[in-house]
Amino acid sequence: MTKRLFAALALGAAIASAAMLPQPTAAQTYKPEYKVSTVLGAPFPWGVSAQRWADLVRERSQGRINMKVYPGAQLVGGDQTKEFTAMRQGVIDMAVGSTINWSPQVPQLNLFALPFLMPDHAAIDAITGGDAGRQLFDIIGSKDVVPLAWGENGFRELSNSKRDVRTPADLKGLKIRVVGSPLFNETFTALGANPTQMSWADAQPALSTGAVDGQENPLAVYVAAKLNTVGQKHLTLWGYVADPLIFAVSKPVWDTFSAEDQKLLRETALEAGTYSKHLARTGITETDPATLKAIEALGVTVIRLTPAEQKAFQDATRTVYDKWKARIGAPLVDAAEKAVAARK
Ligand code: X2X
Repeated sequence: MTKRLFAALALGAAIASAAMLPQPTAAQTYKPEYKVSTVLGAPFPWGVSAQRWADLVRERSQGRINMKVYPGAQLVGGDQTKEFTAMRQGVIDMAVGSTINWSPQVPQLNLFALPFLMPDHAAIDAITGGDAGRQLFDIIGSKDVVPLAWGENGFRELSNSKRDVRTPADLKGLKIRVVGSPLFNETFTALGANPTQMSWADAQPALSTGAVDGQENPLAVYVAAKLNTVGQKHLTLWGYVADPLIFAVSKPVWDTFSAEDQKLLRETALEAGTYSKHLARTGITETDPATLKAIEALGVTVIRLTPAEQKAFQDATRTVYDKWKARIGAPLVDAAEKAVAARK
């Protein structure tokens, strides 16, 4: 018998006898650390809520599950649109990810980027908490990522360094940084702007050198990132899209946890998700007069649109909405529209 054949037989015998041993109970082994990817870290609400999830898990698992937040999409070299793929592959264990950044791999998540679909927070909740939200979680779940809870990055407002933007004509020729799927390019192109895709890491230097004129992000991001210091002195409150966050675990990693640990991860994600929405809606927001005053005190012009002015932006992007409704899947978008119409 050759050495190699003998080794193979011995290995086979070892496996066979191991299989016959009684299965040890609670044989769960944990990684020394579970890496949680985010784009923004503390003090941004996004990072704060991700840290809350990690803290709750550590506490309730008596330290068995040790989660560490890695902001700046650093686990994917800063390229936030690669986060979902890295999770699928198990390169990233967990994430609190944005629907915008995952939409290149999960096209249905473009739902939230349909311009002017969601007029208020109740509309977001009606979608995420209803049939459309369930469909989206099923789709994500079919792609090796286990979604556990919704959070929120917030309504995205428009800023630029050149001029007050009150009408689509005012946007003409402005270079606007966007991220995510081509839907964003098409929306800004329809408005006459020159959109350009780049990561958040690249956006800040591009704004400060004037390589781009403007950007769109929640006010909490505008303030915490001090975008007024990179020339963003014109701020238009138009609330054209809102970006929910998703608390999720990579499926290959999820499968290593006991049912009990899975329950713990889900419950804590739901709590941290509620906290995330709370932060996004009660902190630095467009509905808080003190926030707007503080921004104006920095020498920024804050432009509040009348309903008629806002409608002009909606009308100018309607063809993009219709085209992407078909791409995303009309039944899913119908479910979302119905939920918005029926919201309390
Ligand atoms: O890059 C952005 O604009 C940010 C931070 O809002 C997202 O990750 C979608």
